Amino acid sequence: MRRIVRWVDRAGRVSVGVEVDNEGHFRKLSGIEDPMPFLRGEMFSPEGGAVTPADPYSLELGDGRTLIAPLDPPEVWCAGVTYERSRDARMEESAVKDVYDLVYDAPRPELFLKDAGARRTVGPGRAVGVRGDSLWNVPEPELGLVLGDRGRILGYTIGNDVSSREIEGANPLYLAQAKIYAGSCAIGPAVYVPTHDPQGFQIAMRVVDETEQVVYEDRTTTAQMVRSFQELTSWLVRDNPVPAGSVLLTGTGLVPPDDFTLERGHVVEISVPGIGTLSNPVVLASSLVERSAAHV
Ligand code: DO4
Ligand code: MG
Repeated sequence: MRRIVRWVDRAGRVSVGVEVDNEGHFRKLSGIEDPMPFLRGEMFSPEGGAVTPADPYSLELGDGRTLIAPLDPPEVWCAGVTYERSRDARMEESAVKDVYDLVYDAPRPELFLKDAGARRTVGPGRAVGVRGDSLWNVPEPELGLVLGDRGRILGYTIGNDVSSREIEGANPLYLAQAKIYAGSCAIGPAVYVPTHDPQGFQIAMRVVDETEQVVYEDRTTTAQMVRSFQELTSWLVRDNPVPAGSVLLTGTGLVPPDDFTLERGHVVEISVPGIGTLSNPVVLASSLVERSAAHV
């Protein structure tokens, strides 16, 4: 197993770290702020002593180092309705039910652009947003594929496709508004580069409120997906110049009950053994708009 993380130090310097053993010790790769050359197979020598995360799951490093997104994806794409649970939830919430049933069984998957230029995507520990014009919002815990040239899978991360079920359910043509806004996406805490093709990932999600009460908790596995990762990536890059370093989130298999909505003050924790735990507090998206616009 080999994981890659990034951090920023007190002086604002960005570093890429690679795990050098199976015990969560990371060493800095000299001279790079972007892990893509390393993920593509270029050789880098680790420098300095080992950095050990203060927490083995969140991978928070402490000692003046703040964990950031393991890469800044030029684009984030999402697949939808790749699990039966997701299809059933969309059919319940929507006035137009057939589209979800049809896409679940169709050869062509649902794929949509979630973000470009990393304007709406945050890393571990940073706030994700819920829309102020939606009363029914959910986190969507998804396995993320880190893509190289022509959609080659270089590694795996965790993603949160935060969404408005109210807007999505009102009309499928509102999908972009339900899915694409400030703080609607999180990735991290690491990119996992397996030595063999992985056989499936366990995905667990927990949402806690301000009093640290668990308000939602469940788990699934990518073995429940109706499509393979390669099937999704091959459709994604068909006639489509997806830049290397982009991330494809592979759909959610966990949908909280209908009386649940994600609220300001909640914290979403998504865990995938082998990758880590992606934890993000929730705020109103409007409070993130200026920071997102600063990327323009
Ligand atoms: O069309 C709805 C999007 C579904 C989605 O994002 C998912 O299944 O994860
Ligand atoms: Mg989704």
